[in-house]
Amino acid sequence: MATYAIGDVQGCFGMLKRLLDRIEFDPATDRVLLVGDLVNRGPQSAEVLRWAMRNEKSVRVVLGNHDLYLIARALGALARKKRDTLDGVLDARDRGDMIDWLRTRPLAYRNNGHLIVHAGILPAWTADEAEQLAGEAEEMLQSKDAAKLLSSLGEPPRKWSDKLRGLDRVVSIVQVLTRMRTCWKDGVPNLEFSGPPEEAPAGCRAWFDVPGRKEKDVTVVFGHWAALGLHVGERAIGLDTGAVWGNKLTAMRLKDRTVFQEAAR
Ligand SMILES: [Mn+2]
Repeated sequence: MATYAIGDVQGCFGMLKRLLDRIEFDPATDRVLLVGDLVNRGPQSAEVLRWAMRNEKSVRVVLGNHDLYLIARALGALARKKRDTLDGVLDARDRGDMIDWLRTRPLAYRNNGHLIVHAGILPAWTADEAEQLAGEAEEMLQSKDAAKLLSSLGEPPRKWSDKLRGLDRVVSIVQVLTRMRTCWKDGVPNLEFSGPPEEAPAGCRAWFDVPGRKEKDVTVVFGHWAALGLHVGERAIGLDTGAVWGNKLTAMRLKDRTVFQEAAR
């Protein structure tokens, strides 16, 4: 009986199945936490969603930017992009079930000293604050304002302030939780740079390396940053190892941080 966190699957259902075989995943006793971006770019997004839904008792997911983008496409809030591989979901007979299910997933999930988010949390946030702010965003995502929120996520990032209200506040929260990799010195998330941390522009560093991180009680487990690769830090664990780019899909057994990887074929 163990809990595993698994990195960005992005529609790579074959790799996910092989990785589950490798860890001898038993839905009756084990738990799997997916760090988001279940869909897009890879070949079998619908199969990944149906598997997670079928195993809802033992599988927990948090939403990533590609999952939100799929919801936006389904709601007609954003137009199709060239590299999308979402037709298997959008054209499916059970599309409504998949989108409704995805739309009610959390943006942050706390599990025994670990906080699972897709991208990161601001250095100024405690784990409790991050969870509470995620809850505010989840509420809007499940409301009639969802399309407005989803079509606003491309706006330039702002400096976070607890005084932000309404749409601006929720856009900032979702940008941090699902898209941030690095932060500027003044704490504003950089949403442009996606390269490896050592190539980050001057004055910008990985969100988990910003000095004075407030959150002290949990290890943040995240994905989203394929160029970072497997990152096992004291209080931050990055698990996006580029499965969809022909690299690896990674699982970590959280109790002892044992890493299991499955290579692309
Ligand atoms: Mn992502």
